Amino acid sequence: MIFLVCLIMPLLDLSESSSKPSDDEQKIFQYIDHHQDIFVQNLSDWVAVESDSIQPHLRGNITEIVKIAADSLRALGATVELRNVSAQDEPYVQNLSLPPVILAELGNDTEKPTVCFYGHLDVMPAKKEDGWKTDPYRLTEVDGKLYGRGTTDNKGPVLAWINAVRTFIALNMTLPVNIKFLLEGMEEAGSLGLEDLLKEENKIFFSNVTYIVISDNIWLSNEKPALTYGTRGNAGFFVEVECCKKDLHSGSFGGIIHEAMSDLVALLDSLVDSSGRILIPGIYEDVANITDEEMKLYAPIDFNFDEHKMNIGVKEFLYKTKDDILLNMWRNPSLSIHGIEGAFSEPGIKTVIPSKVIGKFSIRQVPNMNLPTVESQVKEHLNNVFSKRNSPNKLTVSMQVGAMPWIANVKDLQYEAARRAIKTVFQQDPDMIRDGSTIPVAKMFEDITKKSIMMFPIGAADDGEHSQNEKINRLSYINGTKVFASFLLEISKLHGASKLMTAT
Ligand SMILES: *[C@@H]1O[C@H](CO)[C@@H](O)[C@H](O)[C@H]1NC(C)=O
Ligand SMILES: *[C@@H]1O[C@H](CO)[C@@H](O)[C@H](O)[C@H]1NC(C)=O
Ligand SMILES: *[C@@H]1O[C@H](CO)[C@@H](O)[C@H](O)[C@H]1NC(C)=O
Ligand SMILES: *[C@@H]1O[C@H](CO)[C@@H](O)[C@H](O)[C@H]1NC(C)=O
Ligand SMILES: *[C@@H]1O[C@H](CO)[C@@H](O)[C@H](O)[C@H]1NC(C)=O
Ligand SMILES: *[C@@H]1O[C@H](CO)[C@@H](O)[C@H](O)[C@H]1NC(C)=O
Ligand SMILES: *[C@@H]1O[C@H](CO)[C@@H](O)[C@H](O)[C@H]1NC(C)=O
Ligand SMILES: *[C@@H]1O[C@H](CO)[C@@H](O)[C@H](O)[C@H]1NC(C)=O
Ligand SMILES: CC(=O)N[C@H]1CO[C@H](CO)[C@@H](O)[C@@H]1O
Ligand SMILES: [Zn+2]
Repeated sequence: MIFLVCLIMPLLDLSESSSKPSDDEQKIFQYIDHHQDIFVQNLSDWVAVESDSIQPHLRGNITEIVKIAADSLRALGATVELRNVSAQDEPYVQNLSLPPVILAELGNDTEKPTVCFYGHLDVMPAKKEDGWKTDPYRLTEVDGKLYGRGTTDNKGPVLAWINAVRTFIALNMTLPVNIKFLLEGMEEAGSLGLEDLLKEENKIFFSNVTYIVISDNIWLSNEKPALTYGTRGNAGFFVEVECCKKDLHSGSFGGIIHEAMSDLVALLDSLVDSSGRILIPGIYEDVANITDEEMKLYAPIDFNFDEHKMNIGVKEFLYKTKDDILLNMWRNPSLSIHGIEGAFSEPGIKTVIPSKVIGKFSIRQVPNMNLPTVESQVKEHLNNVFSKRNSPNKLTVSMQVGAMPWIANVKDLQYEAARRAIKTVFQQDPDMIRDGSTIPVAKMFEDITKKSIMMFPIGAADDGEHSQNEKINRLSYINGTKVFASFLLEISKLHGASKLMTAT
């Protein structure tokens, strides 16, 4: 027994991984290099389909790209199901049926782990007139950059995964793991219908899934690879103050009434101070304390904060060091005030006293904050501030949006497998990063399936997701294909070793 453990431990020792490609990896990488023009052509074919999920009249194009993807998976030998889904109450649906979701599987060897890859085939809207230098639906290569809507979000990464699998098959190599695919076409519109499907399939499609990989975000840097292990949540609030039945003239009534807008401005001003600290009592109580081990992940991260400052065009950040910026972007809560509904916001001055105004703000909440607790802390605080103003006006506070943060265990086997694959392909360790924004699918997969989830990006920080001139570097796409192939080999090895260990 002891003998076995000794034999296996080195396999799991983080410092022991080799970064030289194995013979199999060399063959795989060579195949990928030789076929890169075909892979780029595949991406070009996919980009040509305007699978915009925001504009309902383009819904047919999504169904089209779903069919194309399904055919590519069938060509790999996968069993493919196109599942109709529905989301009747959603405004986007507008009585149009949703495109089907692809559920596919390849391999069912009970000795192997099953890796499920999630991706989406729809894109954000794009028009040449928006400021694109090239036609967004015609893949154009300039200086090694492949421009086109969906190249990085998310068609490129989905194809990189398919290409990786295809490489094993083309080389007559046994697939090291069983593979499943879940590809949807409504992600940009809020993954309509997906949650119900996950619940229905939790005990079926997902029952044999060991690991779930999502590749729908980007690196923090343009050069250094990254793995993402957390996202913040979002709690969005409306704070409404009403002072009278209708808008009033400030000349006739100013000076004799409690104005709703003055109350609201005072309420909003009580939320966060000039150093960025949230002033709601108790709000930081549940925030997970940072451990030394977690802090160590920050030092190696490639983040140029002067460049970041220039890119967004601010004079100063709230914090002076890289670590503080990253900690406050990713793992500490923040509060932002977004706007006021009901107030005059056109050019010029309108001497009106608005009768009812609604302030809107949100808190990006983090582990281990609890939504109902946050909601009651916010309400209690605003009611307290309001009561001190002795205002007779009507105050209503409501939480409109509540999305939970997501956090994974970076010691999970699949993170280690991805780290090794990255080391082999890029000759360096990845940045371990989080995302300050909310990515609901990661949390949705975790809550419903309770499986290990990893976000494994391949695109660079400057890819311009959702923006004009979206691109993926040809090398990111090709290296991404290699790193996914290498990941499949690594996870199979590590999983086998860990199974042996638990068996002893
Ligand atoms: C890529 O193109 C090749 C050659 O046309 C084709 O055989 C293959 O099925 C395509 N792959 C995908 C994923 O579309
Ligand atoms: C799925 O929906 C399409 C079109 O809305 C329909 O033609 C097809 O029969 C449906 N498939 C199933 C299995 O219900
Ligand atoms: C959708 O259908 C319902 C009932 O079938 C109808 O009341 C509603 O107006 C329709 N909505 C749109 C946007 O067409
Ligand atoms: C496993 O896959 C083989 C071929 O891919 C198929 O014939 C068989 O029915 C599958 N078994 C199960 C239990 O899905
Ligand atoms: C899937 O899991 C079931 C038990 O939940 C098991 O009987 C079956 O052999 C598994 N199939 C594969 C391919 O792992
Ligand atoms: C894979 O096997 C097929 C059929 O057995 C053969 O035609 C093909 O040449 C093989 N490919 C490689 C790369 O070995
Ligand atoms: C964080 O650490 C402080 C001091 O050690 C402790 O009082 C607090 O309860 C901890 N907070 C959490 C959320 O664990
Ligand atoms: C791709 O990988 C090669 C090493 O194989 C490396 O030289 C190059 O910088 C990588 N480029 C990108 C954009 O990932
Ligand atoms: C490639 C493709 O499917 N294009 C279609 C997208 O939708 C518009 C509007 O319905 C069609 O005109 C295109 O042919
Ligand atoms: Zn995306």
